[in-house]
Amino acid sequence: SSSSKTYGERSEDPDLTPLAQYLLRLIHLKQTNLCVSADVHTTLELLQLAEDVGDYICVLKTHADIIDDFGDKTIRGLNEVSRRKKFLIFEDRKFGDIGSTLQHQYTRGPLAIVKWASIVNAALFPGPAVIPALADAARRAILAHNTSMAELGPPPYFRALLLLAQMSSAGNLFTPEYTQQCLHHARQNKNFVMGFIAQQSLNKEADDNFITMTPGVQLSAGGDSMGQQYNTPQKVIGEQCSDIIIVGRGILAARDRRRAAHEYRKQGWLAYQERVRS
Ligand code: 5BU
Repeated sequence: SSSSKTYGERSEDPDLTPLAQYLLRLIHLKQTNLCVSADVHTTLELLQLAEDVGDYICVLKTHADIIDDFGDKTIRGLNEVSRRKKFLIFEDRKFGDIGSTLQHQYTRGPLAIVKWASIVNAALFPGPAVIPALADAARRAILAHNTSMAELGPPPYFRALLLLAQMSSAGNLFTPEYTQQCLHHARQNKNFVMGFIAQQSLNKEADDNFITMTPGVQLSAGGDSMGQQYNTPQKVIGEQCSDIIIVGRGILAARDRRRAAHEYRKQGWLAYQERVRS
């Protein structure tokens, strides 16, 4: 199964969507399964954070709608630093509307997410049409920008989706049946769905090779006062067989963010090495 394979081995699966292939390869070469959650409020702070932690991450996760001055400068800056330091951008937008609206939310407005984020996520509660709706919008955006690739950020120019299969917060209403439906529809749409946001790997059958990204991670288990629940990298990667840890305040609140990112990267990688070795 996927949990005993290395990221490098998994990247060679010809059934993978190109962005998943690229990401697994990147993790393998850069030796990091850390995604930093860039929950900051200004372009300056976002770009400084990317600069500080960029060497230690495979993905930078954003919430563009909490950046007060989000605009062209933000996009150009993110493109430049992600190209130079080699990481992907994941906008944690949690799309959850009908297909037609999703397409507009993905491609239009002041955020125009499709132009700068290679990964986005969507909940499946509106029904499975969310997947082809986003896939179609991504395909059209890439075709439309064929002549000016610079606008689509650094290579690769692929786009892919993570399904929101489970959440980290206490009392969330995501049922096991819902999570199973996410797996079912991911299998039907492997050309666009690269994996899940979930608390554990959902890969079950021998040829399941979805990438699992897990939020709610700190160096010790616990939570915050608003329902967030934390597990350790060892638990998430080692026991739950997730692929990527997503860390926000564990790094953002540290006095030295660079050093904190270095530590999370080390913990995440050790947990992975132990898992694939045993
Ligand atoms: P934290 O500071 O590490 O708790 O931040 C976690 C981030 O992950 C934050 O941006 C949340 O929006 C995001 N998140 C989460 O915490 N739990 C979830 O289930 C999902 C996203 Br989906």
